[in-house]
Amino acid sequence: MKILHLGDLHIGKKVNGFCMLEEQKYVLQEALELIKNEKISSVLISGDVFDKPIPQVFALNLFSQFLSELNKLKIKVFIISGNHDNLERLSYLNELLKSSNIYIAGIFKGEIEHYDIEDGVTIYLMPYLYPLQIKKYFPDSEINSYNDAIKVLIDNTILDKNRVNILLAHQFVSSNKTELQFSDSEQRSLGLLDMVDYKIFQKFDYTALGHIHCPQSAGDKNIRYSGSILKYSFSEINQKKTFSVINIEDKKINMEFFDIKFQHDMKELRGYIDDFLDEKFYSKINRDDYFKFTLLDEEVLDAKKKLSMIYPNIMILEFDNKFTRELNSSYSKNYEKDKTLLEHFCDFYKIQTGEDIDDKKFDIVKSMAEKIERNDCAPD
Ligand SMILES: [Mn+2]
Repeated sequence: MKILHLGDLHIGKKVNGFCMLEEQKYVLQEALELIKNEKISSVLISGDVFDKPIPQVFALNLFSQFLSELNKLKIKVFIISGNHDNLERLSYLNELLKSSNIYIAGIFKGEIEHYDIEDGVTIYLMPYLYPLQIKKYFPDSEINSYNDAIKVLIDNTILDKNRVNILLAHQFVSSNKTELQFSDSEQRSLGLLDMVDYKIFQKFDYTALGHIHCPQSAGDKNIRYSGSILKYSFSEINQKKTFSVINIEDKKINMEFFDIKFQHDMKELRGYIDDFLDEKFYSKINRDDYFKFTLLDEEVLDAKKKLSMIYPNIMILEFDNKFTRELNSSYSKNYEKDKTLLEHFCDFYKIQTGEDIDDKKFDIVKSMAEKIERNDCAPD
C-alpha cells in the first residue's frame, strides 16, 4: 500500500504581502493527481494545516474542497494539529468525520490515539503538544523539557510489533549529530529548547513529521519531515519541495519522492535595472514568478514601477549601493532590538528626512503597521 505524507500546508499564508491561496490550490490539485496516478490509499497531514489558529474563511474553504476530493477518491486522511493550528478548532468535528474516513487528533487526554488500517498498518496521531499538557497526565514522571515530556508519552505508548506502526508528530526532532536545514518561515523557540531526540521515535516504523519546512530525515531515514508544500520564504529558494510517498510491502517501508511543481516559483535576482528591463533577459525567464530584486544601481527613479510593468509579482525590492550601505551602517548603529515596527519606522523616517514624523503621517503608518502585524490576507 502507498501512503502520502504531507505537512506544513499553512493554508491562507501570506508571504511578503502576497496571499499564497492560489499557489496552495495548485499544489493540492497536484497532490490529488499524484494520489490517483500512484494509487495512494491514505494521506497523512503532519500539522500546520492552516497558517493561523483562526483560519480565514477562504482558507477553510480550500481545505474543505481538498478533503471532499479525497473523500470522493475514498482516501483515508489522518490529520494532527501543528503549532500554527488550534487543536480544539481543528478537531471540532473529529468524531463525526470518522465516518467519512477523516481522522483528526482530538483534544489530548493523556494518550496517543491510534487507528488500525489495511495491510497491518496502525496510524498514531500525536498533535503538537507542550510539556505541561503531557505532565498533567504523568504527575510522577520527571518532566522538565520537551524532550522529557515526549519521551514519557512515547515510552507509555505500547505498540503491537506485528504491525507497521506509523506516528504523526509535529515537533522539533533532531540529534546532536544531525544538522537540520532550517528556513526563515518556521517558528522555532529560541535556544532550541523544544528539541526532542530522534531516538525516542525509533520504535515506530515511520515517523511522519511536520514543523521544519525543508524535506529531510531527522537522525534516522524513517523519521522524516515532509517539508512544506511551498517555498514560504526567500531562504527556501534553493530547496526542492517534494511529495513523500511511503510504500509498504510485506511490512517493509520504501520511500519515494516526487518533486512538487509550483504554479509560480520564488526567485532572487541581483544586478542592474537596465538588464532586467531588457527583453533579451526577461523573455527567457518566467516573469510571473515571485521575485526578490536587489538592484546595484546608484540612482534609479521609480524602479518598482518600471520593474512591475514586466514582473507583476515583486515581493521584495532592495538596493545594494553606496547610499544603502551608508544608511544601513548608520541605522544598525542605532538599532534597538525590542522596538516595535512602528518605532523602527519612526527612527528610519528621521534618518531619511532629518525630521521627526508628524502626527498625520504617524497615524497613517500606525494603521499600516497594525495591519502588517495582523498579517491580514484578504481574499480576491
Ligand atoms: Mn510550519
